[in-house]
Parts: sequence; structure tokens; C-alpha cells
Amino acid sequence: MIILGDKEYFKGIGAIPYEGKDSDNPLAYKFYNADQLVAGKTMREHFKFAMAYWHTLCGTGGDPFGPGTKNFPWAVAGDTLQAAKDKADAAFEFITKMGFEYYCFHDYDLIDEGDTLAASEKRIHQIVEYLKEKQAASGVKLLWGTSNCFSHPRYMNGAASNPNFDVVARAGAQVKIALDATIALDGENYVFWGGREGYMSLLNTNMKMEQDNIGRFLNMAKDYARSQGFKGTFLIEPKPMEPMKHQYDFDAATSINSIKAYGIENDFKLNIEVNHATLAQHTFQHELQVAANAGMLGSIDANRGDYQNGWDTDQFPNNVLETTEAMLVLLKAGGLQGGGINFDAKTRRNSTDMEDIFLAHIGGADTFARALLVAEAVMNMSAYNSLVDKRYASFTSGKGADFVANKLDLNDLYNYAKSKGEPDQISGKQELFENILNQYL
Ligand code: XUL
Ligand code: CO
Repeated sequence: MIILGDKEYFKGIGAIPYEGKDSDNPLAYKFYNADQLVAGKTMREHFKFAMAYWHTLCGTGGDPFGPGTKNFPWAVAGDTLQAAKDKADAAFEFITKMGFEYYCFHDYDLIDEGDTLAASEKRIHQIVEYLKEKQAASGVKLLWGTSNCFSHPRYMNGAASNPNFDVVARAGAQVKIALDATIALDGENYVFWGGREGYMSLLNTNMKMEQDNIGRFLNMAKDYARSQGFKGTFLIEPKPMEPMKHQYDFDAATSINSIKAYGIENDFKLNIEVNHATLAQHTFQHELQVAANAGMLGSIDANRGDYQNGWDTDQFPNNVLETTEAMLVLLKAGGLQGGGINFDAKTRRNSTDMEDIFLAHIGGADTFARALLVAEAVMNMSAYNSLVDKRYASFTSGKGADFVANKLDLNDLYNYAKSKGEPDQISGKQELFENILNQYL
């Protein structure tokens, strides 16, 4: 059901239908068929697609070389609360026209920050009341909330890692208010992306103190939210750099280590973003696998980078082959733990038609849907699984099985190796695996 406010913002665009791959209608899904069963779940359940408030409704395309180019009709009202309500109307119109069920926000995406903390808190309360009504009318849910503790100049030296306690406390107050908002809106997760939690120069940085303080801060946030009845998952979103030269949540492995060091491993998982993975010189699927191995594959921020310049360009996903490799990891891991797929992606600065926002999200959803279908076929119809099993077959019987059962010591390896002589050369068959993926594409 499409939910409009007083005005219709995306005129001429209705509910986006699924029309299949032979359709020529640009405003139709070619592969994302929400109710279609894949590997025992509907596509809707696999993905839980979410719209990111910041890119889709707030980002007007400004870059270091020029101002925004997008004339968003919901960003014009002079009255702050009315402007925020207009934006919420546009959000829910867009989400319901897309047939998505979720959205994600930073606190000050919803409504502009006020002059004081108290004024900001009042504004957040007001818009949360309005969002509650929109959620109830549409059935749209909050995948996760977060707080923007990186844009305001007060956070230039970090938030929880700031060398000045007053700033740390201010970030704590902001996170409390954002947690209250997330809980009031039945948010399913709460994200911490350490925007400026890192350093520009180690010369002026007490890294140990900063990281210990982040640990204290995250424990406080978790304890507070649990005391208020929050049942969802906390998510850390790794990113290696940008805006800082070095960020503490560098990648999945580093973040898992921190989560364990802080003692919050029962409450926290990871939100893996494609372009953050590639900035860390990993593939997206590598980061998913690292998270899955630790039981921490919580959620995904979907986008893509640019092979030539390497920045966090936050483009919409469109590479089916790469996404298929990611969907293989996802299927083998049994899916996301409580999260979904949030399009943390923006249309290009020169994509200025309102329609472009739809085209971008349709393309992103279709990329994931098509990749999931290919991954399912590869798993079920090809020799893929048996080929992987075959590579590790030596651990399923004899001394290999004893090794896996922790029954051997180093002397046992020595004696076995001595009796065996030189191991056989066994091909890794990478090209065969790659050909199988291509075959099912
Ligand atoms: C920044 C980024 C953020 C987080 C939420 O690169 O991805 O939008 O997802 O703060
Ligand atoms: Co993100």
C-alpha cells in the first residue's frame, strides 16, 4: 500500500511491480520478486531491503568542487518541524512505492539539530511521534537507527575517542537520545559507525586511552539500551579510513577483536559495507565470511566503490558476478542475523531526476536478487559444493580426522609425515570454480 502525505512527491511513479527479465519497463523489477521462494525463504525475508534516509532524502549531491544539484521538493519549508514531516512523507512514499519494508537513519537526518542539546532532543521527540504514525499506517519498520557523531565541528577530534571528556559526554548524551528514538520506533538494530573514531596523526594521539574509552562508551550504551527494554542487536560498521587517516574499526577482523576486548560479544555483531571492505583492500565477500565465522554477520550496507579511484563513492550495486560471490557466503552462513540490506548508496551528482532515485534502488535490488538466484543454482545444481568438500576430504577420515578432533600432537604429525613421504600435488582448480559461476550467471 502506498502511503502519501499531504503532497505526492514522486508524481507519475506508482508501486514498482515485478515484471521479470523480459520487461522493458525501467520502473519495474526484473529479478526482485519479493514473494518468490529461494533456498527456503522469500526474497523479502532474505534481504529486508532498507532505504537510507541520509543519501536518499538529505544528500543533494554537493562535493568539494561545487554545491548540491538536486532540488528535493521536501527540503524547502522554512519551519523545521514541518520540513522534517515533509521529508518523512517523502520517505514513506518512496519506501512504499518501492515495496520495501525498512528504513535506516541518523538522528539528524530526521530533523535538523537544534541550538542546544535540549532543543535537539525536543525536535527528535516531535519527529519520532510523527514517524510512529507513518510506520503504523504503512507497516514499514526501522531496520536500524544511529547517531551522527561525526559531522558537527565539536566532533572533529572524535566522539567516544575524543581527548576531551566534555565531548565524550556530549556524544553519550546524543547516543542516549538516538537510542530512545530507536527504541520508541521498535528499531531492530542500532549501529555504531565510528565516523571520526581514529586519528589523523599518532604524534598527538594516546591510542590506548582512546580505544579503552570507546570500550567504556559502548558498554554504557548497551547497558542503557537494555535497561530501556531494547531487544535488538548492536552493530559495529567497520571502515578503515575516511574521514580519519586511520579508523579504529578498520575491518571486520579488527572490529571483532575490539568487540571481544570490550566484553560486548553477546550483544554486538557487524554491519558490513561493500565499499568499506574494498577501502580496506578486502573483497565484500571476504568481510562477510570473516563476520560469519565469528557468528557476527548482522547486517549489510549495500553499495559499491570505483575500481579506478578507490574512494568511498557509495555507488549503487550493479555487479552481479561479485554480488553472487557474496550471496554464496550469505547462503552458506544461513543468512543475516537480525539485519537486512540497507542501500547506503547515492545517485551520482548529475543524476538529477526524481526518477533516478527509483532506478538506482531498483537496480540495486535486482542485482542482489539475481545474484541470490545464481548463488542458489550454483549451490544446488553444480558441482560447486562437492568440489569444495573434495578439497578438504583429507580431514574426514584417518589421521586428518584425528587432527580435526584434536587427538594428535606435533610428534604424531612428524611420524605421519615421515611415513608418507612428499605430499601429492593437488590443484586448487580456481578457474573451474570461476567457470561454474559464469555458467549459472
Ligand atoms: C559512512 C557510512 C555511514 C554509516 C552510518 O561511510 O557508511 O553512513 O553507515 O553512520
Ligand atoms: Co554505511
